[in-house]
This record gives sequence, C-alpha cells and structure tokens, in this order.
Amino acid sequence: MSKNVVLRRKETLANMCDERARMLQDQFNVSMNHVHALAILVSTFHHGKLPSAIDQKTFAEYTERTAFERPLTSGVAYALKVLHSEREEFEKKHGWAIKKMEMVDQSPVEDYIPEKLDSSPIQDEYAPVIFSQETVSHIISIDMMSGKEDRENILRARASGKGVLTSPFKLLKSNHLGVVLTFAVYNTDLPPTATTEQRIEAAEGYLGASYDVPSLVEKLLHQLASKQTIVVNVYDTTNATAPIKMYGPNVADIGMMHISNVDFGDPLRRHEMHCRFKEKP
Ligand code: WA2
Repeated sequence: MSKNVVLRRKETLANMCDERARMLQDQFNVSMNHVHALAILVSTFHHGKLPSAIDQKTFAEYTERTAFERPLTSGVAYALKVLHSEREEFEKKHGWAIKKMEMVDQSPVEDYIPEKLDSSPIQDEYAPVIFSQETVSHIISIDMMSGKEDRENILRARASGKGVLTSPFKLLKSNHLGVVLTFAVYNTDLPPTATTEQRIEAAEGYLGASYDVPSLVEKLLHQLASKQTIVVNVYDTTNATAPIKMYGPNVADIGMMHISNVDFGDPLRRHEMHCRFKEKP
C-alpha cells in the first residue's frame, strides 16, 4: 500500500470511530439528564407531598411512558434510605422484608426468583427498592447496599450530589455486563453549599438507571450501516493496567486501530472506544 493510501485509511478510521464514540457519549448524556430529572420528580412528588403522589403503579406507568427519553437504559428504579432503627416500621408498612442481593442456591439467570432471596441481615442502614420500571421489577424489595457495586455507587452519589457510574458488572437477571448510574435524592432543605456530612445526612433515597451495555451499544451501532466496515470495542479503562471490555468481539491485536475517548460524565471513570477495519482492502 502506498503511504498516501495508508494515511487516508487511518483518517477514515479515526473519523468513523470518533463519530461513533460521540454518538454513544451524546445518547448517554441525554439519558443521564432524564434520570436526573426523575430524581427531582421523586423528590417533588413523593417526599415533597403528604400524602405522596407517587406509588409503584404511578412510577411504573410514568417511567414506561417516558422510556424514549432515556436511550441505552434498560430500566430505572428508586431505592429508599432506611436506617436500622426504621426497619421494622418500614417492613410493616410495605408488607415485605428487605432482601439481600446475594443469591442463595440460585443459578444467576434462569432460576432468579426474588421470593427466594434471603431477608437482609442487620446493617446500620439499607437501600431497599420501593419503585421500579416494569423492566426491572425483579429488584423491588432488594437492599441495593448489599451489592458491592451498587453500594459504592450509592455512597459516592450521596456524598457528591452528582450522577455517578459503577464499573461494569453482571446485572441481576442479565447475561451481560452492565453499568448503573445513580443520583441521590435529598430532602428539600439541603443548601447548595452543603458539606459531605450534610449531604449524607440529607439523603432520602437513590434513583438509579441500569444500562445493559452490549445490547444497547449493538442497537446504537446498528443504526449506522457500517457494521461490515469496522469492528468496535468499548472498554472501561479506569484502571489503565486492567481494562474491562464492555462491548465487542475478541479481536486479534494486530493492524490499524484508532482509540476514541468516551466521556460518560463521571470524572472517576474512563472509557474508550477501539475501532479496527474488518479486513484489509
Ligand atoms: N438495577 C438493575 N439491575 C441491577 C442493579 C440495579 N441497580 N444492580 C444489579 N442489577 C436503584 O442506585 C440505586 C439500581 C440501583 C438504584
């Protein structure tokens, strides 16, 4: 190949990769803004009204009807902050026990039955899911603080007041790696200048969205008639020495490759899109 042809191919690959990375980033950003707005909706109409104007039926209907506003998400849910001293009253009021996420005697996907979950052991506090979109109704009553990734996300979301993202992990009832985005919901008297301690104290719950990355990126790339041309991989490169593949086939590490950054809005996480041509010209 002449030097010029190689240069042109490099440029084409870079442009295609940047375009796809930008699309993914933009769609993620759009859905992140709507998840943020849902957190404000819960604050206004659940915590801000007595009696609450939101129950599971209302939440399920509203989130289903506005699902088009949250591209790439597979579902949204709301978990309440419950201190141990409030647990008994909470469980009596809802008519169910707070469950722990770890599955006992269940194969992860096929036999996943929430009723089989163990009731949560005693903890300082819990984050049981009280509202969910129908697509993730299997997480209702589960303490989200009993899962490592969900717990870290909740702690970071309420301390920062920002939307935060987990590392990729296997979501419940899914065969794929996914990520969870979390926004804390605070009681309304939280000043904008609040300290971390005040934020933790003022937290009332956590609004989260789950992203089934492989199927959603697949859908996104499908809209571009380029699947014959390039191979795309998406990585979480937060730990530069141990990148986690979130999407794409195993490909031989040879030939021309372009790396585009993907910014999902959480400064603590790094993501990259790696693109290659499918075959030599
Ligand atoms: N949502 C859906 N599937 C999951 C999951 C999750 N977390 N965790 C594991 N599989 C209610 O941050 C609060 C959603 C957690 C929000």
